[in-house]
Amino acid sequence: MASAPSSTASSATGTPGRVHLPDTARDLVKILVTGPFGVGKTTLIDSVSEIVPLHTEEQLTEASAQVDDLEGVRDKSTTTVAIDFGRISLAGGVVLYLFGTPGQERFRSLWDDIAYGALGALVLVDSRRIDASFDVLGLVEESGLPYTVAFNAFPDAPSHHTEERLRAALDLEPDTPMVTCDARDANSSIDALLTLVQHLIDRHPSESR
Ligand SMILES: Nc1nc2c(ncn2[C@@H]2O[C@H](COP(=O)(O)OP(=O)(O)O)[C@@H](O)[C@H]2O)c(=O)[nH]1
Ligand SMILES: [Mg+2]
Repeated sequence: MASAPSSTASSATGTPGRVHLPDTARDLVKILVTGPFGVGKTTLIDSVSEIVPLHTEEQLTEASAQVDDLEGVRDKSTTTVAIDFGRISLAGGVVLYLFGTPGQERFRSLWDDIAYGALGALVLVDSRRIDASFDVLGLVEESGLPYTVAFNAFPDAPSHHTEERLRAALDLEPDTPMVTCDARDANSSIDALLTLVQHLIDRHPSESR
């Protein structure tokens, strides 16, 4: 079985700088980084991207405060209405193009457009607000995209959740990988992305060279 590219060689360090693709770039892969409002999508793409990430965010308005659940994310003053974009080159010539995509049901048509051509999704879940992830899991399941769940490590996250309980709460298939991740930390975020890449390779080993 092919193995996932490692994060040790030409991976990003979280410091933007490499603008041009390395000569070794071989597989260019579109990946969605998705999840509910305030879960850490922008943070994760910022932490790993080797290019200056692109963001389209808008100030949180009174109107959107009615629909975007602010529970647990009170200090957040912007709400994602479109996408984040970043890039990371992994060892082995694999380059991930990361599209941060809001996972709320009301962004379904945007989600479908951005998901076009993606090979997989990293679904960020906040264990303080598991039900906020039901929309995005529905979108990912419907799209048929292979995905990995990354529980973002927030300091006040409940500690009593076992992996088994979290899997049951999210109704995950047994072969869907689940990891924990601190989106602020490049290595932790890269590990989550590598878990997803390995999952993609495991599903289609014949297509990986
Ligand atoms: N403690 C902790 N805070 C995080 C983590 N990821 C994101 N945050 C914080 O959560 C807030 C929302 O993150 P953001 O990336 O804007 O969420 P988005 O709406 O999904 O793009 C920000 O204040 C981040 O600093 C994490 O892994 N751990
Ligand atoms: Mg964002």
